[in-house]
Amino acid sequence: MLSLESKKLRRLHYRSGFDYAELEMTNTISKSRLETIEVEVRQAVATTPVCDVHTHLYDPAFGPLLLWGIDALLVYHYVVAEAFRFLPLSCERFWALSKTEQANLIWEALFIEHSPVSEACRGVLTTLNALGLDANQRDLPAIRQWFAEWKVEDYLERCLELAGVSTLCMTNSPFDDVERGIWERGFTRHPAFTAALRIDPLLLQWNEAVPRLAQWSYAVTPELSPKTVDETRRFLADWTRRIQARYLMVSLPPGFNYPAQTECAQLMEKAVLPHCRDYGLPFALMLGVKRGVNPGLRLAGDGVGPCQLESLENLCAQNPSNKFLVTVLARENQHGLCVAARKFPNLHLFGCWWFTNIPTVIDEMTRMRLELLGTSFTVQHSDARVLDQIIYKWRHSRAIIADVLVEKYLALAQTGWEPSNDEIERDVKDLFGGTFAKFCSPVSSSIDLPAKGFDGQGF
Ligand code: FIX
Ligand code: ZN
Repeated sequence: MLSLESKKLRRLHYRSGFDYAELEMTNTISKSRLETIEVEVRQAVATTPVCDVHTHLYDPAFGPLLLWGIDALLVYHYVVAEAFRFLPLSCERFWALSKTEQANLIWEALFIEHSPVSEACRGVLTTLNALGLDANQRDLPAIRQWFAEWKVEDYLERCLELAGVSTLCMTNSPFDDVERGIWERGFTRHPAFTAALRIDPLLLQWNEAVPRLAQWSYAVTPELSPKTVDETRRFLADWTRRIQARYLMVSLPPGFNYPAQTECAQLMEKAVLPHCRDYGLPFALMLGVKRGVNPGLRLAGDGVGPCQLESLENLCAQNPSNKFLVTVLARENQHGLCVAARKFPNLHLFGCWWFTNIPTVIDEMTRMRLELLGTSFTVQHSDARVLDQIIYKWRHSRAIIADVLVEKYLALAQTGWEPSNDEIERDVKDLFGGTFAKFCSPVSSSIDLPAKGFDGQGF
């Protein structure tokens, strides 16, 4: 009788074209060692703490901006988009309801009237299960009652522990009125939360950004004069220091072009990239989002389109002293992006973003990246908007990452190269944020940056 582990190994070997019988004959490595490697890889993936490099979560000091609990999980925009496949009412009527009423409708449509097999729905159930709740009773009021008994400070620690997450990077926008006020007043920061300076309104809605910057005492005009550029850089510097930003970030549409005479490309070239160089900070680009494909759905109404990787290549080639953190939304861009990363040491890939954060595509992207880039990338980020989601996002991803890595290490072993446990643990740490921290560090690698910024710690 084959043990469960051996059956698993055989399955894995079959999937990877790995011939177990042939391997035994070549006698380079014993079956028990192979089984040990699998156990070591699974152990490392399950226990290595993660630095979650991009989320939409907030330090608890931001009060209601930190979303958590069952209703927030159910009205997450990934779930809302799916609910509208079934809901009979208009978007307007849906948004006019209270959050609890919206959650009730979604629960009925996606969990009771149909089986919750989609990734986003399964995520809600993985989360409840990990928290010890019995969702199988299908009793939404009882689940709500369970959440009502938690204090957010305790719940945060519980979620971090269940997700195996050590730090979370927020998405921080000075253009958000609620958020801006809290930063300006100041607060004691939670050690698990780092900050990233989000600048979409600056780059994508310059004409609307100008009066706001002016109102905050930055002497800017719509024309990108030297004075306006200086003042924009002063704005970036003030906010970089105020929030201790680890990087700057923007999401861009498929049509983004660089170089170009557009305000977006010019602002990047004249203000954002020099600022990043000055502070030794990476610029994070999330490429390929089509905002408002169906505006009635609000956050759930955004779509995807392939981006022009040539523009990214131009950015990397023409700004060799800048560092770029990049993830792209379209599946059809993933291979080209890996190839681009092979060309540019100042380009670091991270995560399986949004519509790519589904098992089929995570599996494919992780394999592709390992095969083309080794371990020089960040395997995943959660993009969580609701605290509890870090539990499912990381559990689901860890399961896939473990399967892929087991295959890759067993394939290595087939060559006679036996990975030690220390090497496996080192690699998993790198994939879960270690390489990211090294890349972001002002003293990093071959990229020659005059750093006046922060120490790059904390991811
Ligand atoms: O631009 C982003 O950071 C995106 O992640 C968001 O816009 C998007 O709404 C999201 O939450 C995807 O996961
Ligand atoms: Zn995001």
